[in-house]
Amino acid sequence: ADPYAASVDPATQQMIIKAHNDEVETIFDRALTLKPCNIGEQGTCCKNCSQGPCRLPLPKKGIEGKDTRMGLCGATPETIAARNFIRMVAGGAAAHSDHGRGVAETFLAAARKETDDYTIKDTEKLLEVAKYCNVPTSVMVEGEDGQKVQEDRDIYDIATDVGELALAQWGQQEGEVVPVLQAPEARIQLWRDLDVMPRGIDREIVEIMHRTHMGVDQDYRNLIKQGSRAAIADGWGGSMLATDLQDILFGTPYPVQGEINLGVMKEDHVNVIVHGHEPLLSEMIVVASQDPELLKLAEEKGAKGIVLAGMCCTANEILMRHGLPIAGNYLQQELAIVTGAVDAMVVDVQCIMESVANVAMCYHTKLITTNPRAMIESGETIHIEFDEHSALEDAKKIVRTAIENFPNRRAQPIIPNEKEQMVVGFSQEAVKYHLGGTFRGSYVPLNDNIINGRIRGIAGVVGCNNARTTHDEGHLIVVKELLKNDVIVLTTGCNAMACGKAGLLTPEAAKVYCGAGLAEVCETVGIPPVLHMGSCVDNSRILLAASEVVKAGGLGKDISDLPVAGSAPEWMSEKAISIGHYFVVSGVYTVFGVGLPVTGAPRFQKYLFEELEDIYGGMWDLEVDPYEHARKMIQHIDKKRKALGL
Ligand code: BF8
Ligand code: SF4
Repeated sequence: ADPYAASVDPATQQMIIKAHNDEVETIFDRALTLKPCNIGEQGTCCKNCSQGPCRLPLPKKGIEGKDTRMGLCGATPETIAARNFIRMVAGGAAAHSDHGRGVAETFLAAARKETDDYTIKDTEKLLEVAKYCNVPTSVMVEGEDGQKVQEDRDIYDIATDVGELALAQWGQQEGEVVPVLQAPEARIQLWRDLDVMPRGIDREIVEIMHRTHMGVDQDYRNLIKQGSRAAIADGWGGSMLATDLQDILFGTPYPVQGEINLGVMKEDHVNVIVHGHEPLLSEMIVVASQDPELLKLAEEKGAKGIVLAGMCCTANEILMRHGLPIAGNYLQQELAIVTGAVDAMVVDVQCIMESVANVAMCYHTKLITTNPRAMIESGETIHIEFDEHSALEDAKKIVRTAIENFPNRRAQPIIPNEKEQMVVGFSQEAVKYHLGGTFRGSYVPLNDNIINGRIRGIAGVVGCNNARTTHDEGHLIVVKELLKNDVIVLTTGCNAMACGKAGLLTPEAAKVYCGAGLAEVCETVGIPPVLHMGSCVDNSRILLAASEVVKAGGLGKDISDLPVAGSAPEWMSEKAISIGHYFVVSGVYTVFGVGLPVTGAPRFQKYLFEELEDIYGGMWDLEVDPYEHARKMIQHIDKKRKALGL
């Protein structure tokens, strides 16, 4: 692969060259030889029964007259594309929500004091969450004089009630998923009127699998309706609970400094990469990597210390809460190993390429799987199962394996020099505090700056890397174009890491990249123009920030009234589709790059791209060119400003 066509990141380019020299194949090479299927790309390949796969590509010269394409059973391209689309929502919502379930289980174990390894750390957040869960935080007791007095309940009792209620959201069969009720009132009413309020998190995902089975739901609009329920259950349910409970267990993020890119690894240290998504594991590895006994062992093995660095969203989690470094985003996972300096890569779930097992074999790296849901057959992967009841012990075993592997390095490692500084950790609580100005703890000053036009609007730019497009290029162009036009950017996931590597997550970036209005706001407050809000489950923080903006007043009654837009310039995972869809049904115009598997079904595409706006006030769009991508977002922001009379 041509390293300069593959990525705009110098560290990545350098390691692609090293991989070539070492004769190690990576995803960048396979992207040249393995081409995607043009029918699947259009969304019109159905393999939901064994009479297929039925493949319905758009004819080369387009549809003339009536579209007569249909599968053996008569399924139209619209039915097929819509079924495929909401199955992606199901996959994504399941991934986020099953992660959330794991957090809820551990949370409950901590609340019931069944484990010593996790405790209730952020009681302020616990009380916030208890409020929306309707869990009482105080009780009436009889005082000495016989008078009734209010008494605070024990924190762990509150946490137990919160944990039980949270865990019940997955299996709930009727009613409404509780965290959803934090949405603006107008949005909740709309969802009730449209009958898309999610009943239970698991239920909505299962219903997608039922409806998309052969011969069930055959109306693309009705299919999307179920997709909407499940997506809401993800963003405002499973993901939101994951974020909230993680904050209670590990602390709500507040601004902290960090470093990013492959250059955070150190040649003379044991390098452990934690890769995946769940902070339950990575938080314990953080503790284990500071264990005096293990540090001593590292020294005995000839290392100067232990570097613990993250990869993918688990990196965002430990960065936000501890300022620990990030080695890279999704497309850098093989390349971290190619440095020859990674003594162990520890993975849990999601976004782990099976090929890391093969690349690890070319070096000395131990690849360690930890989750019973996610084993890897390839290579020489070892499995050290991580159990929340013996969390620290398991984590120590993992770190020990890395240390013992340090002397086995086969050649002199080559670690790129690149690393950037960044300021991260902008939870919606932190945004409130920092933009609050003299009104500390309020979104009013942010709204004022939007109303007076210093800030033109807000964009959420998120999502993955994708080997079908130049690594990080789309992310950076879209974000820089928005900044130039005074649009403040909220970021999560692999976009946040792209921004970090390019120096956009620093207060100094305001002067360099922003229009005069946005630069002034950022410089006054001392924040970066791109606010890193966390991992992909933390997109729920963006939803809550948008709700806070609505509540602060002056910008309409609902998220769909706000001058905001969403974007995933380099998306690849099913999770991104679930996120995109909950942004859309929350009222946000959302543009994806790379491609969307809807183009082979024109009526369905029109439904997503145009007709949804009349229903939800938000809609999908696809724009491959990153400049045009940003322009469309700004155009939508201007449309909303105009409607508000700004
Ligand atoms: O959960 S942004 S490539 S790491 S899917 Fe994966 Fe995409 Fe990265 Fe995060 Ni999110
Ligand atoms: Fe073909 Fe219909 Fe079966 Fe799909 S469900 S594979 S369109 S026959």
